[in-house]
This record gives sequence, C-alpha cells and structure tokens, in this order.
Amino acid sequence: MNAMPHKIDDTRELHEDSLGESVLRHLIYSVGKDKAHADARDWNVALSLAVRDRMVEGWIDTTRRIYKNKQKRVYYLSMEFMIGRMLEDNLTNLGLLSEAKTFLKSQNLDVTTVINAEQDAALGNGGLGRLAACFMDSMATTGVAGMGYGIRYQHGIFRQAVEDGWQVEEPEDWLFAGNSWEFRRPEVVYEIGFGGHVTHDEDGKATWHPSESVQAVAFDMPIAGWEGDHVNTLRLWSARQSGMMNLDTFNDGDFMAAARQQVLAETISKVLYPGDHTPQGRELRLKQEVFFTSASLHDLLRRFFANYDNLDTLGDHVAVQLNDTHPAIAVPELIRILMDDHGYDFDHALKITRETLHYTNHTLLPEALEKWPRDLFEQILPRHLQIINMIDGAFYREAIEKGLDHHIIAGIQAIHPHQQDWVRMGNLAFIGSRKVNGVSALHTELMKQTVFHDLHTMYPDKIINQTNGVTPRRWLLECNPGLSDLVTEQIGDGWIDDLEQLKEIEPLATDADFQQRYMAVKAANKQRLADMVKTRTGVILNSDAIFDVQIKRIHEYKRQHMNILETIALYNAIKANPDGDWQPRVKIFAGKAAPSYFFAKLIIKLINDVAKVVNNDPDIGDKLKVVFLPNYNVSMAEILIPGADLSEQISTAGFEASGTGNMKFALNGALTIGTLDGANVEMLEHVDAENIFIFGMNADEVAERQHRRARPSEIIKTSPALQQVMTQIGDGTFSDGDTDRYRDFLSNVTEHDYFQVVPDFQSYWDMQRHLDALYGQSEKWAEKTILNTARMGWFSSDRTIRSYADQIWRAPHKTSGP
Ligand code: Z57
Repeated sequence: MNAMPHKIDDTRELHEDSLGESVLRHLIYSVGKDKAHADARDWNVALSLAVRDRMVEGWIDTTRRIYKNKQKRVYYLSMEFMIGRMLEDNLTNLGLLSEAKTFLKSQNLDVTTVINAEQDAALGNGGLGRLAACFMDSMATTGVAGMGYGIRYQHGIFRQAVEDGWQVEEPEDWLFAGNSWEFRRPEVVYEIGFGGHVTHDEDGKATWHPSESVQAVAFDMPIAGWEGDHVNTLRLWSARQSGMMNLDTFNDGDFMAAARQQVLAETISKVLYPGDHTPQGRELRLKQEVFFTSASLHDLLRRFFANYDNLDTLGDHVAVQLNDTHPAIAVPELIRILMDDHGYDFDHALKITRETLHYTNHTLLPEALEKWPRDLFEQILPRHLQIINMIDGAFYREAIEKGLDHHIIAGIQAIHPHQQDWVRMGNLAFIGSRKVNGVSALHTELMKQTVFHDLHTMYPDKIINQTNGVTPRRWLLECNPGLSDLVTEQIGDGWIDDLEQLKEIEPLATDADFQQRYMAVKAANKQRLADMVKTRTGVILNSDAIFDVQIKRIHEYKRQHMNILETIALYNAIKANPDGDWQPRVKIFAGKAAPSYFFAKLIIKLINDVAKVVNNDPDIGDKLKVVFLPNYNVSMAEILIPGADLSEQISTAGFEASGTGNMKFALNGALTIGTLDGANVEMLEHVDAENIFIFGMNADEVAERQHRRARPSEIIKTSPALQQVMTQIGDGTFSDGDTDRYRDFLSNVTEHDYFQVVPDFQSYWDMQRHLDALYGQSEKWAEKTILNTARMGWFSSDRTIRSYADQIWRAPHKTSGP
C-alpha cells in the first residue's frame, strides 16, 4: 500500500493501490481483459489509466487553489497542439517512471513496446503546434494558471507513406482505440452560430440571428508539470449537431437526410488542415477557427463570472494568447459578446479587448498571412464584419490623431477602405491586442522593419520579442536517458526544471574521461537510431559516419534541396576519387510536404531518387548513405535528435521565424550547421562562434539580392561542381533516364532561386568539408558537443514561459532555482 498524502478531502476514504496493483485493476475492470489475453495496447491503456488516476487529485487541487487565490489565468488559444505520446511524459513528471518500469518487467513486458503502443497525438503541422505542446508542459512546471484551448480533431496530420519515392497521404486515426488521457465533459457545451442576419432595436442594440449552429463539446486532458503538483488543463472542442437528429425530417421517413445533417455538423472538427505556411481560404477552415475561438471565449468568461460580476476588469484577471492569427476572430467575437450580450458600448468593449488579448506572430512569409474574402466573411459572420468595420473606424481616428497619412492607414486597417476585398487577420490581431510578439530576436526585428512596419510606428511599445524554447523534460530527460543520467551524476538533477544549471558541466568539456563517457552515450543513441532506420527502410548504417540530420516540414525556404544538391556533389567527389580519405557520412531526411505543395513533394522524390543511386553504388559503400524516413512525427524526433551528430538548420536567412528543432539538437549534443536565421542567431550568442557552424548570407544580404532580382546563372557558371549536379539531375542520372521529372525543379533553381540556394551553395559546401575534418579530431568534436549541451540552458521553454508571464501576461509563476 502506498501512503500518498491526500491533496483533497474527497479522496480520504479511498483505498490506495500501489501503481502495479492499480494497473492490474484497470486491466481487468477498465480494459476488461485478463493478463493471458492482454496485448501491448491493453497494458498501455491500463497503465495510462493508473497514471491518470494519480494526476486527478493534483488536478482538482490545482483548480481549487487557482480559484481560491483568484490567480490570474492565462489562456493559450491554438489551432494546433502536437503533443505526441503522453504516457512517458506523465510518468516522468509524476516521478513514477522507475516504478512503472519495475512493474512492467515483473510482468515480463517490454517497457518500450508498452510505451510505443500509444498513438501519437499529432494535432498539428509542425513547429507552431509543437511549441504549443512545450508551452503546456512549461506552464504547468512554472505554476502558471494556464489552460490550452484547441480542437479535438478526429484525424490529425495525415500519415505519410512513400511509394516509388513519392509522398502519398494516408488517413490518420489516432482515436480509433480511444484516448486514455481525456475526460469527456458533456455538460460543457456551447452553441456556435454561423450565417444569418443582424437586427438592431430602437436603441441601436444589435442582435445576431445565425441561420445555422453547431455545438462545441469539451474534452479535457490533464497536463502535469515537473514533479506533478501543478496540473493544468488542455481543453479541446469537438463538434456535434445542435439538438438531436431533426425529428420532423425523421418522421417524414427521411432518416438518411437527418443523419446527413449530423455528418455535416461534425465535419468542423473532423480533420486538421495539413497546410503549413499555406493558409487555406476555405469556408470550413474559417468555421473551424470561429468554432474553437468562440467556444473558448464563452468558456473562459463563464469561469470569470464565478469570481467576478462584471467584465470591466477582465484584463486584470485574464490574459489570452492568440497562437498566430488562426484565433484572431477573438477580437471581434469578444467585442460582440461584450456589446451584444453584456451591454457595453463599442469603445469600452474595444478597450477591454485590448487589455485582454495578445498575439504571437510566427512567420513573415507574405503568402502565409491569413486573409479572408470579405464576402465570405459577411456570409458566415455578418455581425463580426460590422464590428470589424467599427474597429477600423476607431483605428482610423487614432491613426489620424497620430499623424499617419491616408495611404498608410489604408494599408494597415483590417479591411482596405477602398478595395474592400479582404479581411486581413494579421492587421486585425495586431490592432486588437495589447502586445504582439515575435518568436526570436531577429524575427521580431524583421517584424518591425517589414510586415508590421507602419503598425509599429503607430504603437512603438506593442511589439515585443519572446524567443521560443523547448521543454527539457521531453527533449532531454525522456528522449535521452543516457545523457540525462550522465549529467545528473555530475551536477544533480536540479537542471530538469532549471536548465541553466547545465552550465556546471562546462568545465568537463575538456575532461578526457567525461568526453569518453559523453561520446559513449552518443554512440548508443546512434545505434538506436540506426536500428530504427534499418527497421523502417532496410538501409544499414555505418555508425562511424557523421549522422547528418534534417528533419522538419519540407519547404523551399528550409532548403532541403540545398542539402540534397550538396549530397550529390559529395557523391560526385567521392566517385571521382574513391580511394580518398573521405569522412563517412549518413544524410538523414524526414518531414511531410503539404499535399498541395508540388515542389515540396518533388524534393522528397529527388531525395529518394538520389538515395537509390547512392546507396546502391559499390564505389561508395559505407562512405555515403542517404535516407528518407517516412512519416516523421514527434516520437520519431525523440529517436533522431539524440542520435544526431550534425543538425541542419539551413533556411534562407530572414525566413525561419525561430526554429525549435535547432534547440533540441544542440541540447542533445549535435553540432549545428546553419545560417544566421531565427533562433540560430541567439544560439550563436550562447554557445559561441567556435561551437556552431554558420555559413552563407545574412538576412540583409538575402533581402538585397532578392530586391535586385539577381539571377543564379552567373554563379552556376563559375561552379563546375554545381553545374555537374544540375546536369545530372536534368539528364536522368537519378531518374532512370527520365529527363522530364526534374524540369520544374531545375528551372526553379537555375532561373529564379527565390530562396537563394545557388549563392549560398559554395559556403555551405565549404562548411561541410570543414566539419568532415573536425569530426576526425574526435576530442575537439567532443568538446564542442559537450559545450553545446552545457550552454543551451537558456532555450528551455520554462524560461520562455516565465518571460511571457512577466512581460506579457503579468501573471504569477514560480521562480526558478533553489
Ligand atoms: C509553423 O509551424 C510556424 C510558423 C507558421 O506561420 C506556421 Br502557419 C506554422 C513555425 C515557424 O516556421 C518556426 O520558425 C517557429 O519556430 C515555429 O512556428 C514556432 O514559433
């Protein structure tokens, strides 16, 4: 029996099992199986339910404490949460991991198999969604009263299969066996309206009469912080038909028509849009955004009214963070609720809104900025459109007062006053928020200089930087137990929630014994990675090779194609001199392409085509291998990152807002080859120039070259190596003689090259060869590797969250350190 202290009265009379007893009880009574017939998933469910039980007291206790202390609440609204598997996270944060392992072993079960039986919850596309997940962990760890709000998509990001080298999208069904972590809250339900018309009474008070509505039903997941005492909530909304199936239709005998209504309503939370940096101008997407934003606002206001009786001081007690513009409809929706439901006049409603909402921008790519056709908006959200026009009116008067000219103002209002074509969500979010933040120092500066230049002159204190971070629990403690144990042995385990303590291993960077032990951990992690590659692709890797890894969404600005061009050039160089003293290398790629992004899919095909030729060339042997791992996800990253020697962060300078994979790799001791882009710039400042490998143009040089529309042809002429690569891609060397396949690819790179692969190629190549030489000096490499781990403490998302809490939310949190 386990003498756990009771956190809440209601549990005093309950019998408490050991974890193992609890798992066995759940296996029988919740899963409904006996040991003899239980498979890995059954054990996974039983263990998850046992762990979930242990989270609930802390959860209820946290909820009561926040309510009683009237602690300021923070709401993180995000279309995406890439939380991955949760069992190991929860076991770790609750301090139950070793007890669970001992128990599973006592039952002759393989721990990894049981943990891996959980489906990856991939309710997101990439960095933006994973950041939201890291923030959930860090808000709980730092004691912020934080709640995440999003959509409970029935289908997350598609599964990526690779057939004949091409990406094929397959359906994903993470909920097919249920979700052990969630609690359905059938009583928490809101009616979300669309369409219809607006009436005004004699006092001018507006009423919106939607023509259709759906219900948003809440599902909660407890999110425990480090050591498990503070447990926050991730609340995801699921769509359901309003009311039961329409009985009139049913009675008419048209059962199928009634059922169809239900299907239509439920499509809203059916599937995640798989675009990344490509906003879909689709009605369903707009409805998804409205659906979860409106439900979340209603829910947080209902909670507010449990403590307060009017909304005047909302911003003192509540901070809402909009993760990109996806929930930017919160601006007019909150104003609408204040005016139409609570009788505030417009000016007062706008003021309260601007004390409560905050907006994070994650990209400067012009094509990624959300805008909606005004007509679609009017159709679906007639009242919101009226309010946006009022916001624009008020904004216009402010701007005139501040001396801006009409042309400038027209460019930064939500709707251009003359063109009246689009609702520009970035402008709307900016105007309606108290603070607007970028996600790295460089990105924030560029926001001020480019997309938000004029809005920034008008509100010079609104834009603020909050450099991203990653949770050290998942991205060191859990994914790299070997390194975690080694570090803890040296400096204790205080680093887990105070990552800057990693500094204390700095003196060991030159210690021969420590270097040897650190590199032994790396070697074991490389072996684990190689085993995965063998299982998934059949390719056998040489573990003496540099494991060179680029894993992220496939996008031109991230320049996977520059990496594969360099790979081909290296292949040519080895082939030209097969007996040379080559440093063996493994090029590993993984990542999904947006289904409609043809060029990105072609890059995947090219990687696979090159892999086929290189991996089967007897002249090359172990000196070079190329691997594309299908279906990249969070769980795969947890294997790849600890096993990498080299991290590819090679985006065109000025285009990667921050990056967060870059931080995970460096923390786990991979050296970075990268451009001066996003958070790489700050990583350079922290690890020092001799420990990170920066090449290529900076953001100013890129902008200047793009502005000049400089052509790549001049440069290609001067580079025989690059010329040879282009020729081979064109002549079918990698495409079984097919000279057509890469026509678009070649014209893109040789004629336009918007993302400047050609001008950066030579310095990229040179830096790669420099790294080859460095890898041969194993002590030097080890020293730099250790210094990367030691100096990455600042990039903990705990630091990021405390900074948001202090500088944006004005919300209390636990301070770090002893
Ligand atoms: C997304 O994952 C990001 C930005 C977007 O505008 C969209 Br849409 C999706 C990423 C950035 O590309 C990364 O640089 C950044 O680290 C991440 O968001 C988190 O801020």
